[in-house]
Amino acid sequence: MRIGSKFLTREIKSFGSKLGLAQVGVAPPDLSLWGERFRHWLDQGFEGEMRYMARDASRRTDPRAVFPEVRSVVVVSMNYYPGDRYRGCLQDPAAGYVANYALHEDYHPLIESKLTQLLQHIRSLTDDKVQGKIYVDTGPVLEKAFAVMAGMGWMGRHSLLISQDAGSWLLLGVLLLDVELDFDEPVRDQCGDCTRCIESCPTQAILSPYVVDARRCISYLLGELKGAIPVEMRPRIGNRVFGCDDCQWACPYNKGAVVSTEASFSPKKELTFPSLIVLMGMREEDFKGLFYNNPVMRVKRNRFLRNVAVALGNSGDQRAVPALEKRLSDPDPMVREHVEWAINRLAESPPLEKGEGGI
Ligand code: B12
Repeated sequence: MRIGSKFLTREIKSFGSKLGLAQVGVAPPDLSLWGERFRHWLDQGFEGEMRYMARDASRRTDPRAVFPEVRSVVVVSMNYYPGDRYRGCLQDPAAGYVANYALHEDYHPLIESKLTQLLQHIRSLTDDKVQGKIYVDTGPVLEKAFAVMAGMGWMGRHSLLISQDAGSWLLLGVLLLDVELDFDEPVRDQCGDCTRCIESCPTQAILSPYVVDARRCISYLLGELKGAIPVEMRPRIGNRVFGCDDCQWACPYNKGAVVSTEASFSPKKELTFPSLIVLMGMREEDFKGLFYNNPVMRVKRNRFLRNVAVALGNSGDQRAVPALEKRLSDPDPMVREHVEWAINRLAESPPLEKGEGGI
């Protein structure tokens, strides 16, 4: 069966919208300009411990190296915005802030399954002739660059994709196809002279527009870094225990964001305003129960307790001391070191004002 590229592109977009995807765009498999920028980023060591980024740089900068037959790149996005109710958690020193993308089920299998259905649909329309490869986050693919080339928005100064209509609370997935489709046109950068994301970053991780030094980004410190969190960074982490959304909360394009209707993205109650003292007391089985099929599971119990200890140290809440002292005998030396730091910091903190940090 022969099928025109225009017809197939239209079918892909309409099936994508039936699957509940927020956007479906199509880009050519050519990253030349972005590849150069990516290498420049690596040259400065901004990837920190994420050494795989440098190791597979030649694949990351050329989709033909991962799929030699690739002719088109389909990029999809899903809206995960939970509304601004949970933002208040950042103001509650007794609670741990979990970033919006981790308040619910892990997005990787969900987007992968939608892309699998999309690929099956494409194959059914083409007598199984089309082959494809699916990537969601963990593959050697510059997803944001492809999304920009696919006209789904522009790269904001925080380096995330911003869509004029949908804002930036979008998660991405990519489908490489060996068939030529109709490519979308990129859209104009509409950040103007706004620098709110840069100014809002608690650790000044956005060094210049579009360039994030991952080693300073709270999301990296809490989610990627395996060892101790640098002491000078700890006070700036505030009460965040996983991920950071400040650059996105600051973005004017997120003001009109619409709450996600995807059932799998509805926030888990226990993760909105979770008590830091309760989190500090978690046993291995509690951790596994709470974070089953959740992105936090990746950091395992010890790194999560490390994060919670930092947040408690920053809380000014003396009531946390007994829970921290119990953890001084944790089998993990990294956990113990962060707990000691938290106890010492609390000893130096002024007591909370009345009404602050109610547990
Ligand atoms: C590594 C990684 C991280 C690292 C590094 C962050 C980063 N900015 O790259 C860390 C752990 C810090 C991180 C944090 C977050 N991440 Co992340 N992360 C990734 C991952 C796996 C790779 C990204 C990458 O290649 N980075 C390398 C750098 C060099 O690439 P880059 O930022 O795109 O850099 C470009 C710019 O510097 C640009 N550039 C340079 N000069 C110029 C000049 C001009 C004019 C222009 C236009 C561009 C430009 O070119 C570079 C090459 O593309 C992707 C998934 C994927 N496979 O793509 C998810 C991904 C980018 N992350 C995502 C998310 C949601 C987050 C967080 C919001 C999570 C959170 N709440 O904590 C934060 C956001 C922090 C931030 N402001 O970036 C989403 C972003 C969705 C979106 N709307 O864009 C992705 C796409 C995952 C997904 N599948 O949805 N992440």
